[in-house]
Amino acid sequence: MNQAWSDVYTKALALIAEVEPEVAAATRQELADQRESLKLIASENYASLPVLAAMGTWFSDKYAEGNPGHRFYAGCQNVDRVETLAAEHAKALFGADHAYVQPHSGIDANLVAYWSILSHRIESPTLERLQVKNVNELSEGDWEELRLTFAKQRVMGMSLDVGGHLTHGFRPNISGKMFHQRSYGTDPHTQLIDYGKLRADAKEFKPLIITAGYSAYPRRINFAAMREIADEVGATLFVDMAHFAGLVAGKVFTGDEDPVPFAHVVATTTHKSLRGPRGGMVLASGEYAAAVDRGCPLVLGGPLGHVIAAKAVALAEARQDSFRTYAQAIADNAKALAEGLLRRGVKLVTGGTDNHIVLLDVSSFSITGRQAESALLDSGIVTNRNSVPNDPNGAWYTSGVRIGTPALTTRGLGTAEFDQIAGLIADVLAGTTPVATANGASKAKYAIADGLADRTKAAAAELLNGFPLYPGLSL
Ligand code: DSN
Repeated sequence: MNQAWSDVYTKALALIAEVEPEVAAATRQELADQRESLKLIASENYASLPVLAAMGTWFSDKYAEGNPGHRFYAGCQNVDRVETLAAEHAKALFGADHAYVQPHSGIDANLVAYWSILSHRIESPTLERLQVKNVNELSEGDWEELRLTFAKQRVMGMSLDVGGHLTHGFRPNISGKMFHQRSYGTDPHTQLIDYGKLRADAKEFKPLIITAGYSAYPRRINFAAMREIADEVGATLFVDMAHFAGLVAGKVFTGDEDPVPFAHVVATTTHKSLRGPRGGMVLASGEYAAAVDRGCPLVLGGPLGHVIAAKAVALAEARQDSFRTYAQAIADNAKALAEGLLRRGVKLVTGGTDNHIVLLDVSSFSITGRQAESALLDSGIVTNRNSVPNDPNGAWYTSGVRIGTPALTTRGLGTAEFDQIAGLIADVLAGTTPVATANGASKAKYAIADGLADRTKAAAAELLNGFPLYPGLSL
């Protein structure tokens, strides 16, 4: 990196500080914090400076509701260029029939996906049957009947308890209020998805949609098997690949593990393992494309042209050969981390990993996930607590810690460093104890052995010294 980048950011922060110095100070501090800690949150990454730079532009000031070439505002020719480019990159990268790059987040992308399926499977056939062109032409009675039909639809998603996501039909999320939901789980012994049970449950439940994807499952999914089950029961297969999009883009997940050839609709975020700007995206097979393209204004506000421009940059990066090397390193590092933890006596859900996630079960240390997360944070290691299957501590305190390798792999750490990190984590877990209270051991308060947090922080800093974040960028 040359001096110019430092000058750009120094000047940008000085400009911000003229109006609100606190924002400039917090921004500098965020970089310092991200540089100094071992960032192991499975859903985070470090976007490149070109991706970050693409977000800070005047595209932010442009309204562009609609789609390229068909907008509800004048003067959208440049937004059209970047949106078309982002979609073309996405299609080429993932081998998709169609890409819709407007969703602002993963939840938005999933909502677009769900409504495209409802639209294609329920709304369009109803309009055809009644021989009307759009919903505005429906009589009050027919409209009421269509709304009630929407409300009767069913979705199956992976249980939250074994790593599924709230947006896969769970009650706190809008998807759980839209659909009747049934979860599928994992085998109690192997902790792997039980496809046989999933098939039997799907035959009984007859869902409109089967959702595949996870936020805390440390294994790959067989999407060919998922599609077979979906076809057997007449369901649409929807894959939420938010977590592992980078591994699909980087051709680590191929064949039956690549969701794109098997799913009818695929949604993703762009900022996790894919390493782009914060945002979402939907890929669709041809028959769902028109419905997906109606995301705005159906459920989305005006497209964020500046973020779409950054998606185009990130997707162009992901098409480079170096991204394949990066994606493979994510998986290799996760394996090294898992092996390092197992060797040091740490229990892992499913006994290991073959993606970017390692899910620790910390119950054998007699602490909760919350205590482990806090003790690790005190020691310069940023993770997040997560429940494990049948977690006795529930979703707040939990018995697990989720760890992911995409961010530190971006910094260049390899398998040897991830083995060292396994050692640091195991030491902190072993040196953390719950504080005794009148009602037994606290689930939140903890104590760390004298000096351990400081020693670990120093070791983490030393490790990171060799792998600077945005090298040459000094602020
Ligand atoms: N927040 C994302 C994650 O951490 O997995 C998913 O919602």
